[in-house]
Amino acid sequence: MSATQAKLKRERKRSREIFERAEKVLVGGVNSPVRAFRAVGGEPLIIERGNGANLYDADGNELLDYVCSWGAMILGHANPAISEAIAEQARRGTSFGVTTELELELAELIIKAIPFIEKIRFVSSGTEATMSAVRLARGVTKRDFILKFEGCYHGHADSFLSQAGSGLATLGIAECPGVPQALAALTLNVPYNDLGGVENAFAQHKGKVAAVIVEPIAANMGVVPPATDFLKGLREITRRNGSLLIVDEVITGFRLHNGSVQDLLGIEADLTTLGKIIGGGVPVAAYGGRAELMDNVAPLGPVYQAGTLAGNPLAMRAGIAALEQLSKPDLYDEMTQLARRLVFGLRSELADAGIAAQVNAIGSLATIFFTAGPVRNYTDAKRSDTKRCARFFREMLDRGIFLAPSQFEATFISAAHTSADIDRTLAAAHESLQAISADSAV
Ligand code: KE4
Repeated sequence: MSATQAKLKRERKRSREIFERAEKVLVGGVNSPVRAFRAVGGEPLIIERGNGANLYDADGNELLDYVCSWGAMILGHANPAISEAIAEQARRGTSFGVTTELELELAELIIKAIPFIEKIRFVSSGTEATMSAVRLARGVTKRDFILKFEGCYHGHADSFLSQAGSGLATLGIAECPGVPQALAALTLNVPYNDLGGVENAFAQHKGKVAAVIVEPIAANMGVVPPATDFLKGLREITRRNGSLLIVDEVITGFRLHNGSVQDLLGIEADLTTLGKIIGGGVPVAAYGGRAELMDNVAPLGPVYQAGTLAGNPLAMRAGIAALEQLSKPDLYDEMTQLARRLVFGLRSELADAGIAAQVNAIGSLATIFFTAGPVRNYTDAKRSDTKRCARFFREMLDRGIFLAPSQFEATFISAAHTSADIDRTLAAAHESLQAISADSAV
Protein backbone atom coordinates (compact mmCIF):
# COMPACT_ATOMS: atom_id res chain seq x y z
CA MET A 1 0.00 0.00 0.00
CA SER A 2 1.45 3.42 -0.93
CA ALA A 3 2.26 6.05 1.65
CA THR A 4 -0.71 8.05 0.39
CA GLN A 5 -3.06 5.14 0.88
CA ALA A 6 -1.76 4.20 4.34
CA LYS A 7 -2.22 7.77 5.56
CA LEU A 8 -5.76 8.14 4.28
CA LYS A 9 -7.33 4.71 4.49
CA ARG A 10 -8.62 4.69 8.10
CA GLU A 11 -10.88 1.73 8.90
CA ARG A 12 -14.47 2.89 8.33
CA LYS A 13 -15.85 1.01 11.34
CA ARG A 14 -18.37 3.66 12.46
CA SER A 15 -19.49 4.30 8.87
CA ARG A 16 -20.18 0.60 8.42
CA GLU A 17 -22.23 0.43 11.64
CA ILE A 18 -24.29 3.44 10.59
CA PHE A 19 -24.89 2.02 7.12
CA GLU A 20 -25.98 -1.33 8.55
CA ARG A 21 -28.58 0.53 10.65
CA ALA A 22 -29.58 2.57 7.61
CA GLU A 23 -30.25 -0.55 5.56
CA LYS A 24 -32.87 -1.58 8.09
CA VAL A 25 -35.02 1.52 7.63
CA LEU A 26 -34.00 3.15 4.31
CA VAL A 27 -34.39 1.29 1.01
CA GLY A 28 -30.88 0.13 0.18
CA GLY A 29 -29.68 2.30 3.07
CA VAL A 30 -30.02 5.40 0.90
CA ASN A 31 -32.42 8.09 -0.23
CA SER A 32 -31.15 8.16 -3.79
CA PRO A 33 -29.89 5.02 -5.58
CA VAL A 34 -26.50 6.28 -6.77
CA ARG A 35 -25.42 6.79 -3.13
CA ALA A 36 -25.47 3.00 -2.61
CA PHE A 37 -22.25 2.66 -4.63
CA ARG A 38 -23.75 -0.43 -6.32
CA ALA A 39 -21.81 0.23 -9.53
CA VAL A 40 -18.43 0.67 -7.87
CA GLY A 41 -18.59 -1.83 -5.01
CA GLY A 42 -17.23 -1.33 -1.52
CA GLU A 43 -19.15 0.31 1.28
CA PRO A 44 -21.09 3.52 0.69
CA LEU A 45 -19.75 6.60 2.43
CA ILE A 46 -21.41 8.02 5.49
CA ILE A 47 -20.56 11.70 5.59
CA GLU A 48 -20.62 13.67 8.82
CA ARG A 49 -19.73 17.14 7.53
CA GLY A 50 -18.26 19.11 4.69
CA ASN A 51 -16.07 22.17 4.50
CA GLY A 52 -14.86 23.87 1.34
CA ALA A 53 -13.81 21.19 -1.16
CA ASN A 54 -13.62 18.47 1.52
CA LEU A 55 -16.00 15.98 3.07
CA TYR A 56 -15.38 14.17 6.36
CA ASP A 57 -16.83 10.70 6.86
CA ALA A 58 -18.16 9.21 10.10
CA ASP A 59 -14.69 7.85 10.86
CA GLY A 60 -12.98 11.20 10.40
CA ASN A 61 -11.47 10.45 6.99
CA GLU A 62 -10.97 13.58 4.91
CA LEU A 63 -12.10 13.23 1.30
CA LEU A 64 -11.47 15.69 -1.51
CA ASP A 65 -14.93 15.97 -3.07
CA TYR A 66 -15.54 15.97 -6.83
CA VAL A 67 -19.24 15.03 -6.54
CA CYS A 68 -20.18 18.37 -4.90
CA SER A 69 -23.70 17.09 -4.16
CA TRP A 70 -24.06 16.34 -7.90
CA GLY A 71 -23.08 19.86 -8.89
CA ALA A 72 -25.07 21.91 -6.37
CA MET A 73 -22.08 22.93 -4.23
CA ILE A 74 -20.25 25.11 -6.76
CA LEU A 75 -19.09 27.32 -3.87
CA GLY A 76 -17.96 24.39 -1.75
CA HIS A 77 -19.41 22.98 1.45
CA ALA A 78 -20.43 25.14 4.45
CA ASN A 79 -19.90 28.31 2.46
CA PRO A 80 -19.88 30.98 5.22
CA ALA A 81 -22.28 33.44 3.53
CA ILE A 82 -24.80 30.69 2.72
CA SER A 83 -24.54 29.17 6.21
CA GLU A 84 -25.08 32.57 7.84
CA ALA A 85 -28.04 33.33 5.56
CA ILE A 86 -29.70 30.03 6.46
CA ALA A 87 -29.07 30.51 10.19
CA GLU A 88 -30.45 34.04 10.12
CA GLN A 89 -33.58 33.01 8.19
CA ALA A 90 -34.14 30.01 10.44
CA ARG A 91 -34.52 32.41 13.35
CA ARG A 92 -37.22 34.28 11.37
CA GLY A 93 -39.14 31.16 10.37
CA THR A 94 -38.55 28.43 7.82
CA SER A 95 -41.84 28.12 5.91
CA PHE A 96 -45.10 30.09 5.83
CA GLY A 97 -46.99 28.76 2.82
CA VAL A 98 -47.51 32.40 1.87
CA THR A 99 -45.42 34.55 -0.47
CA THR A 100 -42.31 36.28 0.89
CA GLU A 101 -40.21 39.01 -0.72
CA LEU A 102 -37.31 36.54 -0.78
CA GLU A 103 -39.01 34.63 -3.61
CA LEU A 104 -39.04 37.60 -5.92
CA GLU A 105 -35.53 38.58 -4.85
CA LEU A 106 -34.17 35.23 -6.03
CA ALA A 107 -36.38 35.32 -9.14
CA GLU A 108 -35.06 38.80 -10.01
CA LEU A 109 -31.44 37.63 -9.57
CA ILE A 110 -32.07 34.71 -11.94
CA ILE A 111 -33.95 36.78 -14.52
CA LYS A 112 -31.22 39.47 -14.44
CA ALA A 113 -28.70 36.72 -15.27
CA ILE A 114 -30.98 34.98 -17.79
CA PRO A 115 -33.07 37.75 -19.38
CA PHE A 116 -34.86 35.49 -21.87
CA ILE A 117 -36.65 34.04 -18.85
CA GLU A 118 -39.44 36.57 -18.24
CA LYS A 119 -41.34 34.62 -15.56
CA ILE A 120 -40.33 31.82 -13.26
CA ARG A 121 -41.95 29.30 -10.92
CA PHE A 122 -39.94 27.84 -8.05
CA VAL A 123 -40.32 24.19 -7.10
CA SER A 124 -38.36 21.94 -4.74
CA SER A 125 -36.52 19.55 -7.06
CA GLY A 126 -35.23 19.31 -10.59
CA THR A 127 -37.75 16.56 -11.27
CA GLU A 128 -40.61 18.87 -10.35
CA ALA A 129 -39.18 21.54 -12.63
CA THR A 130 -38.85 19.30 -15.68
CA MET A 131 -42.15 17.48 -15.20
CA SER A 132 -43.93 20.83 -14.82
CA ALA A 133 -42.26 22.24 -17.93
CA VAL A 134 -43.36 19.19 -19.92
CA ARG A 135 -46.92 19.47 -18.57
CA LEU A 136 -46.98 23.14 -19.56
CA ALA A 137 -45.68 22.30 -23.06
CA ARG A 138 -48.34 19.61 -23.49
CA GLY A 139 -51.02 21.94 -22.15
CA VAL A 140 -50.08 24.84 -24.42
CA THR A 141 -49.54 22.83 -27.62
CA LYS A 142 -52.34 20.34 -26.92
CA ARG A 143 -49.97 17.63 -28.10
CA ASP A 144 -48.94 14.49 -26.22
CA PHE A 145 -45.54 13.28 -27.47
CA ILE A 146 -42.25 14.50 -26.05
CA LEU A 147 -38.79 13.79 -27.41
CA LYS A 148 -35.76 13.24 -25.16
CA PHE A 149 -32.27 11.88 -25.80
CA GLU A 150 -30.90 8.46 -24.88
CA GLY A 151 -28.71 8.73 -21.82
CA CYS A 152 -30.04 12.10 -20.75
CA TYR A 153 -31.66 12.34 -17.34
CA HIS A 154 -34.32 14.84 -16.39
CA GLY A 155 -35.37 13.45 -13.01
CA HIS A 156 -37.59 10.53 -12.08
CA ALA A 157 -40.99 11.63 -13.45
CA ASP A 158 -42.71 8.86 -15.43
CA SER A 159 -42.18 10.44 -18.85
CA PHE A 160 -38.40 10.58 -18.47
CA LEU A 161 -37.55 7.04 -17.37
CA SER A 162 -36.98 5.32 -20.70
CA GLN A 163 -33.38 5.08 -21.97
CA ALA A 164 -32.43 7.49 -19.21
CA GLY A 165 -29.00 8.28 -17.80
CA SER A 166 -27.69 8.89 -14.28
CA GLY A 167 -28.91 6.32 -11.75
CA LEU A 168 -30.88 4.31 -14.34
CA ALA A 169 -27.80 3.95 -16.52
CA THR A 170 -25.72 3.16 -13.45
CA LEU A 171 -28.09 0.34 -12.47
CA GLY A 172 -28.79 -0.78 -16.04
CA ILE A 173 -32.53 0.01 -15.90
CA ALA A 174 -33.56 0.71 -19.52
CA GLU A 175 -37.31 0.76 -18.94
CA CYS A 176 -38.70 1.41 -15.44
CA PRO A 177 -41.53 -0.81 -14.14
CA GLY A 178 -44.51 1.16 -12.87
CA VAL A 179 -44.64 3.53 -15.83
CA PRO A 180 -47.84 2.79 -17.79
CA GLN A 181 -46.99 1.58 -21.30
CA ALA A 182 -49.46 4.09 -22.72
CA LEU A 183 -47.47 6.91 -21.13
CA ALA A 184 -44.04 5.49 -21.94
CA ALA A 185 -45.12 5.27 -25.59
CA LEU A 186 -45.49 9.05 -25.64
CA THR A 187 -41.77 9.54 -24.99
CA LEU A 188 -39.62 9.38 -28.11
CA ASN A 189 -35.90 8.65 -27.65
CA VAL A 190 -33.22 9.70 -30.11
CA PRO A 191 -29.41 9.45 -29.80
CA TYR A 192 -27.80 12.62 -28.43
CA ASN A 193 -26.23 14.79 -31.15
CA ASP A 194 -28.35 13.08 -33.84
CA LEU A 195 -30.33 15.81 -35.63
CA GLY A 196 -31.27 13.37 -38.43
CA GLY A 197 -32.89 11.15 -35.82
CA VAL A 198 -34.82 14.13 -34.50
CA GLU A 199 -36.03 15.04 -38.01
CA ASN A 200 -37.19 11.44 -38.55
CA ALA A 201 -39.04 11.34 -35.22
CA PHE A 202 -40.85 14.56 -36.08
CA ALA A 203 -41.70 13.24 -39.56
CA GLN A 204 -43.17 10.07 -38.04
CA HIS A 205 -45.18 12.08 -35.48
CA LYS A 206 -46.17 15.09 -37.58
CA GLY A 207 -48.00 17.70 -35.57
CA LYS A 208 -47.95 15.53 -32.44
CA VAL A 209 -44.74 16.48 -30.60
CA ALA A 210 -45.34 18.90 -27.74
CA ALA A 211 -41.69 19.46 -26.88
CA VAL A 212 -38.10 18.37 -27.08
CA ILE A 213 -36.33 18.29 -23.71
CA VAL A 214 -32.54 18.29 -23.78
CA GLU A 215 -29.51 18.64 -21.52
CA PRO A 216 -27.55 21.35 -23.37
CA ILE A 217 -24.38 19.63 -22.20
CA ALA A 218 -25.17 16.02 -21.44
CA ALA A 219 -23.85 15.16 -17.98
CA ASN A 220 -25.94 12.15 -16.99
CA MET A 221 -24.34 9.63 -19.34
CA GLY A 222 -21.09 11.11 -18.22
CA VAL A 223 -20.15 14.45 -19.82
CA VAL A 224 -20.92 14.59 -23.53
CA PRO A 225 -20.71 18.08 -25.09
CA PRO A 226 -23.20 19.00 -27.84
CA ALA A 227 -21.95 18.70 -31.41
CA THR A 228 -21.54 22.02 -33.21
CA ASP A 229 -24.97 23.47 -34.01
CA PHE A 230 -26.80 20.54 -32.36
CA LEU A 231 -28.73 22.89 -30.08
CA LYS A 232 -29.29 25.41 -32.89
CA GLY A 233 -30.61 22.53 -34.98
CA LEU A 234 -33.06 21.56 -32.24
CA ARG A 235 -34.18 25.17 -31.99
CA GLU A 236 -34.87 25.29 -35.74
CA ILE A 237 -36.63 21.91 -35.89
CA THR A 238 -38.90 22.62 -32.91
CA ARG A 239 -39.80 26.08 -34.19
CA ARG A 240 -40.56 24.70 -37.68
CA ASN A 241 -42.82 22.03 -36.17
CA GLY A 242 -44.68 24.25 -33.70
CA SER A 243 -43.15 22.35 -30.75
CA LEU A 244 -41.48 23.83 -27.69
CA LEU A 245 -37.80 23.50 -26.82
CA ILE A 246 -37.18 22.77 -23.13
CA VAL A 247 -33.53 23.14 -22.15
CA ASP A 248 -32.83 21.34 -18.90
CA GLU A 249 -30.18 23.39 -17.08
CA VAL A 250 -30.54 21.73 -13.69
CA ILE A 251 -26.80 20.99 -13.96
CA THR A 252 -25.56 23.62 -16.44
CA GLY A 253 -27.45 26.62 -15.03
CA PHE A 254 -24.81 28.93 -13.47
CA ARG A 255 -22.26 26.10 -13.91
CA LEU A 256 -20.13 27.46 -16.81
CA HIS A 257 -20.76 31.17 -16.23
CA ASN A 258 -23.02 33.42 -14.20
CA GLY A 259 -26.14 32.55 -16.14
CA SER A 260 -27.41 30.15 -18.76
CA VAL A 261 -25.20 27.97 -20.94
CA GLN A 262 -27.60 28.89 -23.77
CA ASP A 263 -25.81 32.25 -23.98
CA LEU A 264 -22.67 30.33 -24.94
CA LEU A 265 -24.53 28.07 -27.40
CA GLY A 266 -26.42 30.83 -29.22
CA ILE A 267 -29.94 29.61 -28.49
CA GLU A 268 -32.96 30.63 -26.41
CA ALA A 269 -35.27 27.88 -25.21
CA ASP A 270 -39.02 28.32 -24.85
CA LEU A 271 -38.73 26.90 -21.33
CA THR A 272 -35.64 26.47 -19.18
CA THR A 273 -35.34 24.38 -16.04
CA LEU A 274 -32.89 25.14 -13.24
CA GLY A 275 -31.89 23.54 -9.93
CA LYS A 276 -28.88 22.53 -7.81
CA ILE A 277 -26.68 25.69 -7.86
CA ILE A 278 -29.64 28.12 -7.55
CA GLY A 279 -30.48 26.67 -4.13
CA GLY A 280 -26.98 26.83 -2.65
CA GLY A 281 -27.37 23.24 -1.46
CA VAL A 282 -30.95 23.67 -0.15
CA PRO A 283 -33.90 22.26 -2.18
CA VAL A 284 -34.65 24.82 -4.89
CA ALA A 285 -35.43 24.29 -8.54
CA ALA A 286 -37.36 26.30 -11.08
CA TYR A 287 -38.84 26.43 -14.55
CA GLY A 288 -39.30 29.60 -16.53
CA GLY A 289 -39.69 31.22 -19.89
CA ARG A 290 -41.60 33.86 -21.80
CA ALA A 291 -44.56 35.32 -19.88
CA GLU A 292 -46.94 34.36 -22.71
CA LEU A 293 -46.08 30.70 -21.99
CA MET A 294 -45.71 30.81 -18.20
CA ASP A 295 -49.03 32.66 -17.76
CA ASN A 296 -50.77 29.40 -18.74
CA VAL A 297 -49.79 28.01 -15.30
CA ALA A 298 -52.28 28.25 -12.40
CA PRO A 299 -53.49 30.54 -10.96
CA LEU A 300 -53.39 32.58 -14.21
CA GLY A 301 -54.00 29.64 -16.50
CA PRO A 302 -55.35 26.07 -16.36
CA VAL A 303 -52.04 24.16 -16.30
CA TYR A 304 -51.88 23.12 -12.68
CA GLN A 305 -48.73 22.86 -10.59
CA ALA A 306 -48.27 23.55 -6.87
CA GLY A 307 -45.99 22.81 -3.92
CA THR A 308 -46.17 23.16 -0.15
CA LEU A 309 -42.52 24.19 0.21
CA ALA A 310 -42.10 25.84 -3.19
CA GLY A 311 -40.26 29.15 -2.76
CA ASN A 312 -39.49 28.23 0.82
CA PRO A 313 -37.89 31.26 2.57
CA LEU A 314 -35.00 29.26 4.02
CA ALA A 315 -34.17 27.89 0.56
CA MET A 316 -34.64 31.27 -1.08
CA ARG A 317 -32.15 32.87 1.32
CA ALA A 318 -29.62 30.15 0.56
CA GLY A 319 -30.12 30.62 -3.17
CA ILE A 320 -29.77 34.39 -2.92
CA ALA A 321 -26.57 34.03 -0.88
CA ALA A 322 -25.21 31.62 -3.49
CA LEU A 323 -26.07 33.66 -6.57
CA GLU A 324 -24.76 36.87 -4.99
CA GLN A 325 -21.31 35.23 -4.89
CA LEU A 326 -21.35 33.96 -8.46
CA SER A 327 -20.83 37.43 -9.88
CA LYS A 328 -17.38 37.56 -8.22
CA PRO A 329 -14.86 38.44 -10.97
CA ASP A 330 -12.66 35.55 -12.15
CA LEU A 331 -14.67 32.96 -10.17
CA TYR A 332 -15.51 30.95 -13.30
CA ASP A 333 -12.18 31.53 -15.03
CA GLU A 334 -10.30 30.18 -12.02
CA MET A 335 -12.56 27.09 -11.85
CA THR A 336 -12.10 26.48 -15.57
CA GLN A 337 -8.31 26.84 -15.31
CA LEU A 338 -8.19 24.29 -12.48
CA ALA A 339 -10.47 21.96 -14.42
CA ARG A 340 -8.27 22.27 -17.52
CA ARG A 341 -5.15 21.39 -15.51
CA LEU A 342 -6.93 18.39 -14.02
CA VAL A 343 -8.19 17.17 -17.40
CA PHE A 344 -4.85 17.55 -19.20
CA GLY A 345 -3.12 15.88 -16.26
CA LEU A 346 -5.54 12.94 -16.29
CA ARG A 347 -5.13 12.49 -20.04
CA SER A 348 -1.38 12.39 -19.60
CA GLU A 349 -1.54 9.91 -16.69
CA LEU A 350 -3.92 7.64 -18.65
CA ALA A 351 -1.58 7.68 -21.64
CA ASP A 352 1.48 7.00 -19.44
CA ALA A 353 -0.33 4.04 -17.88
CA GLY A 354 -1.29 2.79 -21.34
CA ILE A 355 -4.97 2.79 -20.41
CA ALA A 356 -7.54 3.33 -23.19
CA ALA A 357 -9.79 6.18 -22.06
CA GLN A 358 -11.39 9.45 -23.12
CA VAL A 359 -11.68 12.48 -20.86
CA ASN A 360 -14.67 14.55 -21.97
CA ALA A 361 -14.72 17.98 -20.39
CA ILE A 362 -16.30 21.40 -20.69
CA GLY A 363 -15.86 24.19 -18.12
CA SER A 364 -15.79 22.66 -14.64
CA LEU A 365 -17.47 19.42 -15.77
CA ALA A 366 -15.53 16.28 -16.75
CA THR A 367 -15.82 12.50 -17.09
CA ILE A 368 -13.21 9.81 -17.73
CA PHE A 369 -14.74 7.18 -20.04
CA PHE A 370 -12.73 3.96 -19.94
CA THR A 371 -13.12 3.25 -23.65
CA ALA A 372 -10.82 3.64 -26.65
CA GLY A 373 -13.25 5.42 -28.97
CA PRO A 374 -14.72 8.93 -28.80
CA VAL A 375 -17.84 9.35 -26.66
CA ARG A 376 -20.45 11.42 -28.48
CA ASN A 377 -23.65 9.70 -27.27
CA TYR A 378 -25.06 7.05 -24.93
CA THR A 379 -24.15 4.10 -27.19
CA ASP A 380 -20.53 5.25 -27.15
CA ALA A 381 -20.64 5.82 -23.37
CA LYS A 382 -22.00 2.31 -22.75
CA ARG A 383 -18.93 0.86 -24.46
CA SER A 384 -16.92 1.99 -21.43
CA ASP A 385 -15.30 -0.59 -19.18
CA THR A 386 -17.39 -0.03 -16.07
CA LYS A 387 -15.31 -2.53 -14.07
CA ARG A 388 -12.18 -0.50 -14.74
CA CYS A 389 -14.09 2.66 -13.84
CA ALA A 390 -15.13 1.04 -10.55
CA ARG A 391 -11.53 0.00 -9.79
CA PHE A 392 -10.30 3.54 -10.48
CA PHE A 393 -13.04 4.93 -8.21
CA ARG A 394 -11.93 2.65 -5.37
CA GLU A 395 -8.22 3.29 -5.85
CA MET A 396 -8.83 7.03 -5.77
CA LEU A 397 -11.17 6.80 -2.76
CA ASP A 398 -8.47 4.86 -0.91
CA ARG A 399 -6.24 7.86 -1.56
CA GLY A 400 -8.83 10.29 -0.23
CA ILE A 401 -10.26 11.44 -3.56
CA PHE A 402 -14.06 11.07 -3.92
CA LEU A 403 -15.12 10.83 -7.56
CA ALA A 404 -18.61 10.09 -8.90
CA PRO A 405 -19.48 6.45 -7.98
CA SER A 406 -20.58 5.70 -11.54
CA GLN A 407 -19.28 5.76 -15.11
CA PHE A 408 -22.45 7.64 -16.10
CA GLU A 409 -22.05 10.74 -13.94
CA ALA A 410 -20.00 13.92 -14.05
CA THR A 411 -17.03 15.06 -12.01
CA PHE A 412 -17.51 18.59 -10.70
CA ILE A 413 -14.85 21.16 -9.81
CA SER A 414 -15.96 23.90 -7.41
CA ALA A 415 -14.72 27.38 -6.56
CA ALA A 416 -13.43 25.85 -3.31
CA HIS A 417 -10.94 23.55 -5.08
CA THR A 418 -7.35 24.77 -5.08
CA SER A 419 -4.29 24.22 -7.21
CA ALA A 420 -2.86 22.06 -4.43
CA ASP A 421 -6.02 19.92 -4.62
CA ILE A 422 -5.39 19.36 -8.33
CA ASP A 423 -1.78 18.40 -7.63
CA ARG A 424 -2.93 15.93 -4.99
CA THR A 425 -5.57 14.50 -7.30
CA LEU A 426 -3.10 13.97 -10.13
CA ALA A 427 -0.62 12.30 -7.76
CA ALA A 428 -3.36 9.94 -6.59
CA ALA A 429 -4.41 9.33 -10.21
CA HIS A 430 -0.82 8.46 -11.14
CA GLU A 431 -0.60 5.84 -8.38
CA SER A 432 -4.10 4.51 -9.10
CA LEU A 433 -3.65 4.18 -12.86
CA GLN A 434 -0.20 2.60 -12.52
CA ALA A 435 -1.71 0.05 -10.10
CA ILE A 436 -4.53 -0.70 -12.56
CA SER A 437 -2.13 -0.94 -15.47
CA ALA A 438 0.03 -3.41 -13.55
CA ASP A 439 -2.99 -5.54 -12.74
CA SER A 440 -3.87 -7.47 -15.86
CA ALA A 441 -7.07 -8.72 -14.20
CA VAL A 442 -8.73 -5.34 -14.63
P1 KE4 B 1 -33.59 16.20 -8.87
O1 KE4 B 1 -35.04 15.80 -8.94
O2 KE4 B 1 -32.66 15.04 -8.52
O3 KE4 B 1 -33.36 17.43 -7.96
O4 KE4 B 1 -33.15 16.73 -10.32
C1 KE4 B 1 -33.38 15.89 -11.43
C2 KE4 B 1 -32.45 16.28 -12.56
C3 KE4 B 1 -32.98 16.96 -13.64
N1 KE4 B 1 -32.20 17.34 -14.69
C4 KE4 B 1 -30.88 17.07 -14.69
C5 KE4 B 1 -30.04 17.51 -15.87
C6 KE4 B 1 -30.28 16.38 -13.60
O5 KE4 B 1 -28.94 16.12 -13.63
C7 KE4 B 1 -31.08 15.99 -12.52
C8 KE4 B 1 -30.51 15.24 -11.32
N2 KE4 B 1 -29.13 14.87 -11.41
C9 KE4 B 1 -28.74 13.67 -10.65
C10 KE4 B 1 -27.23 13.47 -10.82
N3 KE4 B 1 -26.85 13.27 -12.16
C11 KE4 B 1 -29.15 13.72 -9.23
C12 KE4 B 1 -28.42 12.76 -8.32
C13 KE4 B 1 -29.32 11.69 -7.80
O6 KE4 B 1 -30.23 11.25 -8.53
O7 KE4 B 1 -29.11 11.26 -6.62
